[in-house]
Amino acid sequence: MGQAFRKLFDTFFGNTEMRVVMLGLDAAGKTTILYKLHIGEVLSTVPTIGFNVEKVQYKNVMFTVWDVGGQEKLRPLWRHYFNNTDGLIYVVDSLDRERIHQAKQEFQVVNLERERTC
Ligand SMILES: Nc1nc2c(ncn2[C@@H]2O[C@H](COP(=O)(O)OP(=O)(O)O)[C@@H](O)[C@H]2O)c(=O)[nH]1
Ligand SMILES: [Mg+2]
Repeated sequence: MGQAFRKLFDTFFGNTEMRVVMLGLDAAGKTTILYKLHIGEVLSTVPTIGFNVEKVQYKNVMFTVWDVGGQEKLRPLWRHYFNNTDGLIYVVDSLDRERIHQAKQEFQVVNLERERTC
């Protein structure tokens, strides 16, 4: 109860923190988005093995954004990042037509697992 009240109070009057996890197939553009948000620039990236995590301030909200590797062998690990998350960003490369169906399927799996975990 105290924790919930604190969060509500912070939302209106002070800083608050949000934990966000960013998922999507490999090469969807997750890491590019993370660093564009974090430093305002598009950096060249390498495929993420594991994760990147950065804090991004927007108005009075400090977002901790977890960008998790999206290669097929890494996807079973996604569910381990759901604990205590306030939001999920799912990134889709709309030009990757061959894998758009796969992106949809993985999103459905992730959504089911997230409902179970949170
Ligand atoms: N043209 C274009 N390329 C992008 C965009 N976002 C990312 N990329 C490129 O796509 C590749 C994969 O991006 P990356 O952020 O590493 O994807 P991730 O695997 O989801 O983290 C990189 O070569 C990026 O430079 C975009 O909006 N437009
Ligand atoms: Mg990446």
